[in-house]
Amino acid sequence: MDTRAVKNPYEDYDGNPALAQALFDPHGQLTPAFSQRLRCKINELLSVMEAGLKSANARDCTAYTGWAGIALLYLHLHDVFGEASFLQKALEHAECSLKHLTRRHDVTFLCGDAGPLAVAAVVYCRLQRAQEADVCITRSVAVVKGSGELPNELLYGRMGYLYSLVFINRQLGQDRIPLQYIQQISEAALASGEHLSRRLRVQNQSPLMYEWYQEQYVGAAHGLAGIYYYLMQPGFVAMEEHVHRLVKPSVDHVCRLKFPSGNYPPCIGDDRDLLVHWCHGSPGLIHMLLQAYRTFGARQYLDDARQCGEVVWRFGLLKKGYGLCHGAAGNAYAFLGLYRHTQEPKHLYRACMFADWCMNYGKHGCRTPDTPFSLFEGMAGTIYYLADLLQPMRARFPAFEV
Ligand code: GSH
Repeated sequence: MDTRAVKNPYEDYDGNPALAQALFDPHGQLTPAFSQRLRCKINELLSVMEAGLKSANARDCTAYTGWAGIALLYLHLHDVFGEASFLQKALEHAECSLKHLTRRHDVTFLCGDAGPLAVAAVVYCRLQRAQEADVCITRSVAVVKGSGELPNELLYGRMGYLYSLVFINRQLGQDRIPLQYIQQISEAALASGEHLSRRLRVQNQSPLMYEWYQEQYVGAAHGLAGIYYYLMQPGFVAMEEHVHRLVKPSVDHVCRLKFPSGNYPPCIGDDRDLLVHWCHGSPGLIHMLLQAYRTFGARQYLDDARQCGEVVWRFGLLKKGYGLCHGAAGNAYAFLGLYRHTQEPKHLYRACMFADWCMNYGKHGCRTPDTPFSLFEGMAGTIYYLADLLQPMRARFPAFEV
């Protein structure tokens, strides 16, 4: 892990809690000086991003590396700052993404057409353009026709489609997409997981199992942790009994994959303790563990989640950069998850230190991502995180956390 990370140069909270006084008060309210620093940096990075996007791929509609991701960032900035100009920008970028929908079989929020359509729907709705919003919602829901064969993971599979339905409901009101529809998608994922578990004859260890391209991925982006995170959301699986009989033991199977370091492998059978990314490793696993603690209440899940926090603190400032998917900003959401859950100042302090690292963007000799200004690989994701930190209790990892 240490080959992939820069040594964390920050003093930790436990050594000197007084360090936090310059950052936030005992209620977790950021100090005016630190908030102001975040705001200035957000504006500065936005100018750099806008200039950089002039040479971005005009035809990439996706939320992951393309225009829908930039639109989602501006929608978020509109939420946080309430400025109409941000909504206007969101509209511009959402309409760019609509011009270049993939029209492929990809159906998810992040890598398919459901995301661009769902983001556009929310933008239109905020602009009181209800008819255009309705058309986008209908098209977004229709990207999956019937229950045909689909992978189940977040980037290309059922959970990524499910997220776009949940996004529409969270943004526009809980009843836009009926819960029964969300439950049908979850049931299809359960049936698929049971089928594979039986086929691989692992049902005694893990009643559910999932693969993507013949690998049993473990992390949030392609793997089990991302899938179970959704299957544990209240109400997504209609029958509580299924959550206890199928999901819980499968989550426990993932827990048993933990390395002695507290990190997790990218795939079952891969024993390289290397990746500390949101996409692979503890920064993604932590969200499953915290949800398992909320759902089942066993203390071990919270202990494992805290251990993920320690791994991210030590090895989470990645040489890959400052992005969401495999960078410092995405890793920092691990601390915000722990903070929301425990309200222990240590985690908020750590989130602020990772923000400090991100505010020194480009000064650590990190690699430049393939799409340097995008939401999931690049600068847009870093800006998203800095804006989320302004309201730590409301922060959610974009396109993933419910
Ligand atoms: N194209 C990406 C970028 O420019 O940011 C880099 C690819 C990448 O880092 N992929 C992630 C990964 O874990 C998975 S989404 N790769 C394997 C590795 O780092 O060993």
